[in-house]
Amino acid sequence: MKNIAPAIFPPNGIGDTKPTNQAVLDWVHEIGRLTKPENIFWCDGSERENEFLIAESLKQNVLIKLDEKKVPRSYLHRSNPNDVARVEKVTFICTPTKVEAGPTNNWSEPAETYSKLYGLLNGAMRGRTMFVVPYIMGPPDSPLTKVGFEITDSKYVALSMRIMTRMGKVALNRLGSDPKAEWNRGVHSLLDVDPGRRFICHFPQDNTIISVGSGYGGNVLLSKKCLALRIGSYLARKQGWMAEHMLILGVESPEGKKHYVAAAFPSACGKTNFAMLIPPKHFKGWKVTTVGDDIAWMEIRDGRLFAVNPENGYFGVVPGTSYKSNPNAMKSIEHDTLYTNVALTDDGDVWWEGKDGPPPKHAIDWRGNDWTPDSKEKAAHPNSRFATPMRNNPALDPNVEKGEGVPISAIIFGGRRSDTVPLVYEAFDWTHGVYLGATMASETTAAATGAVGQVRRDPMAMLPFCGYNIGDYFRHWIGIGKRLTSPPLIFNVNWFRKGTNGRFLWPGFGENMRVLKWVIDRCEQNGGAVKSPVGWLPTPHDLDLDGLDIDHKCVADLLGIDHEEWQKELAAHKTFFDSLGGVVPEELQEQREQLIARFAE
Ligand code: OXD
Ligand code: MN
Repeated sequence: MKNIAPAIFPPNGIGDTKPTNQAVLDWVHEIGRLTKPENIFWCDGSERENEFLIAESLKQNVLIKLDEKKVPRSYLHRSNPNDVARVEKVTFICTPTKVEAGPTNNWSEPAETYSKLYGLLNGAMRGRTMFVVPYIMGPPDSPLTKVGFEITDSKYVALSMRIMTRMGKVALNRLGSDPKAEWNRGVHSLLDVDPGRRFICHFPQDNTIISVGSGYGGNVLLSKKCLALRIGSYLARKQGWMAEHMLILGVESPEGKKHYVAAAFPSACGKTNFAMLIPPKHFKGWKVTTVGDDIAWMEIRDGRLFAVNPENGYFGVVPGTSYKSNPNAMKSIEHDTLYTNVALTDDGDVWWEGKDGPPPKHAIDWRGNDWTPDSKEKAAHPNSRFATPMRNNPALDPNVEKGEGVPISAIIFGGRRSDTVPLVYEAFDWTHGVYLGATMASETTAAATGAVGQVRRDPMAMLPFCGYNIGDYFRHWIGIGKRLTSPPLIFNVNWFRKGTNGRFLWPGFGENMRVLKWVIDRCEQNGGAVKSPVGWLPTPHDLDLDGLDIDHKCVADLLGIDHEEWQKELAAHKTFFDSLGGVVPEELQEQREQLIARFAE
């Protein structure tokens, strides 16, 4: 087998910061005996270490240096073309019983799976360096913060983890030397990046993740989808908190009144854009700030929900990002950014479909081939990504490091739906809101392999990320509501509704501020709404549409409830609940019946 990740040999003082915790040392040595690396590199997160890893990655063509003037301190990585997205069909939850994993997860028996994976890992790091990456998820002084260790033979993973997590000494300090302390064990090996030997396996009862055969971020940055969501959601239920696929943003009025909002959208539906929204001119004095763009960990305090962003960086979809769609993201990725699978221009810059300005006359596409505007292929892969530190974001919220988190006034669910679902509406109460989340659906995108554009139910945008039985997850949501004395209001939004001409009805992007403003008005108890069968709906008059070039018909279509479409939608809710094989809690079945009854009124 060709060694795709040759070992590197650091000088003294680099790669030798061993943890003091004996449990970690024992585990690393166990994995070392199994994978038989050339050497072990203990990461400490220092600048010197980073420079060394970058220099070695450049030598091995793992990274390409971008032009220092155009994109300072930034690099391009190309993943294997067979390995460009999350692969849900080889993602497994390995709980002791299948029932614990539930109907929405692939399940695999833990002992058999360990044995299969240990077989694949046997000698897998021969001639390679084994990196041990200590990291924390969450602000250093948050009670929610978790420690993880990722073992990997990929330099790209080690470098990306430094951006995406708080990595190195901060984690060693947080863990300390108690051998009984809780921490996540993550093992990753590229093997030979063969799709036939690609598995992403979670053992929630052991707080362990093993991922083999892939080098794509969502499969291998084990902190993110694997720990912060799949294992996180499992731990959250056991420990009474929530781990959600949600952005967190702050909205401040010109008078200085601030609310925080958490919002769940499926992958590649504009979470990063919403989290970094810049209000249009009409909303002079309003400010939107980003706490997180993908994951929220939330706990109850004084009857309210408080959220932290466990991550340290953004791993966003690049195509479509421009100064028009997301100026804050553009500013964030102008420097100190690790790009994956975008195009490289002849002058050392990066390019992608949807970037501002004309396309380059010539570029090297994401596969490393010549590309011109006449090429049939896309220059950047549709799921090409940036990894960039959150501190690059000009709109970063000042409370992002606050250990206690930020209080959440509203939760928003949303999907990509061409029809049926109005621009925005509000749930009647928490349990109704849970129903909105449980039945939300979206047209699929390139973030995961498989067909694009098909409507799939994606409860709370957690379908690929809930690490246990979805029925218990719904029950956990309902249970959290019972413990909240001031619960956030819950809303559903759809920026993607289309008119009969097939065009989007809503301009989206910064103009979403108009919807956000109504959400805030409702939280402040001064926004108008009418009762509809699906929830509280704004009238056109309740939305601030001043200065927006949109005709009345469009607004009516955006807010309209088409009874025929909704009959289909109700049937789809039933089909979905039925497909879950009896795990859906009674409370949500009742919500469905109440919804049917409201339509019949
Ligand atoms: C992501 C995803 O990468 O949801 O955030 O796929
Ligand atoms: Mn995501």
